[in-house]
Amino acid sequence: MAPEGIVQAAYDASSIQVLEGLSAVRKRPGMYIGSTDARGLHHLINEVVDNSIDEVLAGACTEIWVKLNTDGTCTVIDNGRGIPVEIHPKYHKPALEIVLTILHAGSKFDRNTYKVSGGLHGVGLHVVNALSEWFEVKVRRDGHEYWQRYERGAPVSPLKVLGPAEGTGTEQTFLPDKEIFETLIFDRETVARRLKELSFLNPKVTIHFADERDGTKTTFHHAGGIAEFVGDLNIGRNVLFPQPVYLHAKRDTTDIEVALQYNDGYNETTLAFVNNINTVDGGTHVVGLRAALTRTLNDYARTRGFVKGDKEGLTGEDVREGLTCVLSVKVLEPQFEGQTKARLGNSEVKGQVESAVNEKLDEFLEEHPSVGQSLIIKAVQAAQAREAARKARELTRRKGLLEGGGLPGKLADCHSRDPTECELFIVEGDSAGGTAKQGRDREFQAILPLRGKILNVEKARLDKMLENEQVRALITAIGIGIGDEIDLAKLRYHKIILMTDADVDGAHIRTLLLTLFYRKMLQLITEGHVYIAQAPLYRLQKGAKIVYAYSEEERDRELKAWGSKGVTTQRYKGLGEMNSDQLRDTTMKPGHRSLLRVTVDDAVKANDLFTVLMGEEVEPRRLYIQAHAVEVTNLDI
Ligand code: 0RA
Repeated sequence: MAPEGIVQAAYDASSIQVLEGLSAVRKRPGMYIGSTDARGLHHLINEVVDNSIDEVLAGACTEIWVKLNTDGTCTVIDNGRGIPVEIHPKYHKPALEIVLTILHAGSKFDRNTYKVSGGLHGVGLHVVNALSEWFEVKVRRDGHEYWQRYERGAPVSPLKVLGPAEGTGTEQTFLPDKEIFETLIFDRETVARRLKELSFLNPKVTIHFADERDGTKTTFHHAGGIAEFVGDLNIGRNVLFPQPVYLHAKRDTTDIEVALQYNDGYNETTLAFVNNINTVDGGTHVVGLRAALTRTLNDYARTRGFVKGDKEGLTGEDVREGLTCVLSVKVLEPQFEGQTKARLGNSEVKGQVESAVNEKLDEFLEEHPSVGQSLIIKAVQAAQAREAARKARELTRRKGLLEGGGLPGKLADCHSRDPTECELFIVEGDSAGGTAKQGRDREFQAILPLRGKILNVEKARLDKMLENEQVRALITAIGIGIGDEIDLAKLRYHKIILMTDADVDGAHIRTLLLTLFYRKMLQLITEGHVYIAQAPLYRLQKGAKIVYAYSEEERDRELKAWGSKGVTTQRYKGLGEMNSDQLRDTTMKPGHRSLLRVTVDDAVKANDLFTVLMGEEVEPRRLYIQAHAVEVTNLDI
């Protein structure tokens, strides 16, 4: 082969096959990458990076670079073995061209690593290529550097030898096709989150990430693997033992890794991966893990006398209370199921994970009795609380408290019985409650004043929550129930509006309410029923002219326009300082007010948020809410 020049350009029957393959991908991109929105766009990067990660799994790659370039392209570089370039015996073309136009599994050039075919990643580089306006690849291998360019999946140049080169590796740059995608803008956070996740799941690799559009650079390397991942998820929580438990075993060809740690909270966070793909809808591996946890901890509790022989044992929920867990399995031929292909279907994996975790967890607890003891105590307490909660629920149900039988006395309800037009304002304190009552439109606006601080539900179990009068009033007024028994059809108001003071106390109450909704009535948020009212901070008056300002910048802008002479500025420290007309005109009346709608972006982000919310420090909490949080979009309604 000449050191410089063209490797091979064969155009025969197989070229036609290639073109047909490409047009199938371009005709129905959703079949290959799920969608053509932002999600689908980011699948392109995932696919390319996953191919480099396959080299890591093969033990042939230690570094990956990912760059988001200013021209809208993305570049992925790795120091793996380089995509093979020799002539493919069947197709009479360089293997690289085959990889980029048709092949993605089961060939001579296939790497012997775990595949993700069937999931939305692992569809093959040819899919990324077909959906890119252009795609360029450079390979260093056998002492040479090779290069080739494609447009909309078809080669527009033969594979060329650029010259001699040292080392091995692959560099790919692609521009997503504007004819295919609804959006072309890569989101740095989305990419970074996935790269961070990959670096936890593959502790041997270092991933360098640069967003050239704003100059930010990050390096992801987590030698501690999924144990470190669990530690990261538990940051800000009180953990029951300092070092996460790490278990590793093989069953047949399935590789199983689990890391877990308990915190003193009441919720479970389990992230499950199959061949590095996050299976958000669970599957057989998760079922196996749960079965093993319940069984092993029950056996342990019984043999050590924490649970007496005749007593009912610990349930799955008991042993998962306060659990933070990462499960990562590698399966040879995974079957992904469900709408988003995010659930593992292989039935054999349940038994494999169950047996592996039973054995390894049992061994671990044998060797670490203090860890065993602390998590059994926690689970036994959970079991006791579960019993208490059941009783409390029964009691409240009998009294009709949660069924909407008797509405709370504090509630000033509206006349309308059409929930789609009804609004519930939750206000802080009786005085603001009084003002709001006068300022409302009683036809469709209801007011519920809450007194003092409501309970922090992160720190309380369901039974404790139901003892709290404020919480009960809220649940009754909203009407849908709580926890596992929610019925959204019973929602009494389609807008639930938090109207609290713009100070630290107000922010605290708002946070607690959002935590309650997030943890116990999540659908309220996901269905878009929760809002935050925006009350003005200043009232500016000059003669007969009155203007309200909702921020300091807005105030300064107004004052500049008016000239400061003869202007009176009033600063509202709380809603209570407004009279009812002012509150109505600025904050409550549709068409005049502005509301923020509360949405939950994704579970991991939310997990971060509520961890910080649980913390004792007010300031980091406040900053965090402002920065990330429950995402709020400005709406003028
Ligand atoms: C097929 C076979 C071999 C490596 C690769 C593909 C490969 C693919 C990609 C995609 C991105 N980076 C990559 N690096 C390697 C093994 C070749 C050998 O045995 O030398």
